[in-house]
Amino acid sequence: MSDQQAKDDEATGSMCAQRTDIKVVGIGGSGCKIVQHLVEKGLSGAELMVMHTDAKAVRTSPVPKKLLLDLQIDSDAPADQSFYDSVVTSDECKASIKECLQGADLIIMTTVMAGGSGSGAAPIIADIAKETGAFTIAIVPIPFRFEAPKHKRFTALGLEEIVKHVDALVVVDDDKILDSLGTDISIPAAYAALSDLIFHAIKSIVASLTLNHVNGYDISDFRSILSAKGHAVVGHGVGQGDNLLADACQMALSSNQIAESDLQRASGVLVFSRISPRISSIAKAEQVLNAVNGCTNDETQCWFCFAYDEPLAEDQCEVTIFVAGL
Ligand SMILES: Nc1nc2c(ncn2[C@@H]2O[C@H](COP(=O)(O)OP(=O)(O)OP(=O)(O)O)[C@@H](O)[C@H]2O)c(=O)[nH]1
Ligand SMILES: [Mg+2]
Repeated sequence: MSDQQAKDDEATGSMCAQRTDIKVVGIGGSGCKIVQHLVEKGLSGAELMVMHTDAKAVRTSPVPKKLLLDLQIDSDAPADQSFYDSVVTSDECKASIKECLQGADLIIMTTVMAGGSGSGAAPIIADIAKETGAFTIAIVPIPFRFEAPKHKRFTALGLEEIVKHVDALVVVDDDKILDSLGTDISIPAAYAALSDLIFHAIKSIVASLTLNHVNGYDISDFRSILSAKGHAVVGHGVGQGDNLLADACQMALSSNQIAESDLQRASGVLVFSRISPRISSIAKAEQVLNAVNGCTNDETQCWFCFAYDEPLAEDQCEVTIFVAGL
């Protein structure tokens, strides 16, 4: 922690999140694009990097840290697990991956597991990430329904494989993005909406671990919920005005990434709220608790984080909800 950070923490009192080293890694062509989106949106509080087999994509990426992978892949492998037997990378490359990832408390990886590079490299990178001792999360979009059958095959294989190598898997359904935006939107706009949801998911995690917060917690709290068996889904909402937190919460819960049945069968729900430090009323926080507790079952473990985000106006908030154990 820098001296200035320590002084800032002292100035804002004792309700300070512990500093956590977070790395975000985009893998393959889609992972490069998603992390580029995070750079363009100005995500801070995490180190952003990309890893890919395509030298040109790596060279031209505006992401600050990048690694060219020397993966050898037979992308015409038959539709069975043998694909993962056909993925080979050198020891030098594995050492470079480790060097990039070393020292983090939390590593978030993202790729659409639909092409050979992302699908092939993600489990290898995830394994190395775990070896460093970090908590590992993969955020994986499921390709649009109109994509090539080969992409869908890679996705099915990739999801089955990646879940063995990470602590937590968050799945984003591209089709549901299209369903909510309508099919008249352009392909770049659809990709932007998808990347935006991933931006909010990552931003909420980073904010909960790096911003000052109202309620005390640390990484182990959300670790226990997110690392439940199966996968998680995520929804995002914004609120403004008198019922800002209730509205944002409702928007996140009713986003079609989260089905009503998901909430009823979830083993855990994580609710990240970013609010202005000037919001003082506890009744507003209660709106969130009531909205979420009202739609989960009695056994569901719910975890709420209210992080103070200085630039937010007093009547503005953002809520991101992860539903885990599906
Ligand atoms: N979110 C997002 N997804 C994209 C973008 N461009 C392509 N995709 C998706 O990425 C998938 C294709 O996989 P890529 O990531 O290009 O494949 P790769 O990992 O580079 O693997 P190879 O090209 O086969 O070596 C498809 O499902 C596309 O819909 C983008 O700009 N943003
Ligand atoms: Mg590619």
